[in-house]
Amino acid sequence: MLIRKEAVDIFKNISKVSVLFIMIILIMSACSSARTGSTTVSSLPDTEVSSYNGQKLSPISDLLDVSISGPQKIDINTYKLKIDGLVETPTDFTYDQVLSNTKYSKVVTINCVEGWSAKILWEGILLKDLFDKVKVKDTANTVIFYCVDGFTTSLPLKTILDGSIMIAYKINGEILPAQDGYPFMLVAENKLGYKWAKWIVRIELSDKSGYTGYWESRGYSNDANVTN
Ligand SMILES: Nc1nc2c(c(=O)[nH]1)N[C@H]1C(S)=C(S)[C@@H](COP(=O)(O)O)O[C@H]1N2
Ligand SMILES: [Mo]
Repeated sequence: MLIRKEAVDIFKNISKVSVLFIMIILIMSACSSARTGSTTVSSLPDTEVSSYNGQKLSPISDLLDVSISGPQKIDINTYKLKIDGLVETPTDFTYDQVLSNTKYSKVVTINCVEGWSAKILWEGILLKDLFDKVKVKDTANTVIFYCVDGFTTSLPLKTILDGSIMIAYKINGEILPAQDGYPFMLVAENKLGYKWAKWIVRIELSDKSGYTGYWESRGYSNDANVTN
């Protein structure tokens, strides 16, 4: 009898201990799966920056692709940026040659006539630095941008030089995605979206100040000033 009672007590204690043990195991595994969960999330490649110098940026996904023939794919191994026209030394620059110039960062908002806008951190090269290399002739007053999809647009040379206008190779800290103009997009500050040429392959220095690009020749203002 006595032995049996002791045995029952021991059994009760063992079962209490094992219930406790099982609970601890459950709690630990719950914690560790939560930890694994957060490790998985934070290890995802998310390098896009969301603010810069205290300014809140729009996500890259706010840039809507409204291009005339959809996103273009450019093979960077054969890519050349041609700068010609009214210059002393017309030159085909490789991607790396363009990127060997001083890089600048600036937060600028792009406004499309379709009614959306996005405040983005642009990183790029000043057109002035490229123009210095090809030596622009005095007769040039207009810069025409040619894109791989057949899109064109232009800006006055003075606007580009006075405004320190650049071509971007990165947005929000990331290499330009294909749909946003990889490898280079014109950061046409203070101008409407249709001046922001994407997939630029050629830049012509010209004296045709009345040149009208794709949207400009379809009725959109050639000044394209953002008014708000
Ligand atoms: N090559 C090319 N560039 C282009 C266009 C285009 O159709 N082709 N569309 C323009 C217009 S109308 C706008 S609003 C912006 C949009 O740029 P995003 O795709 O980075 O938002 O690209 C501009 N650059
Ligand atoms: Mo646009």
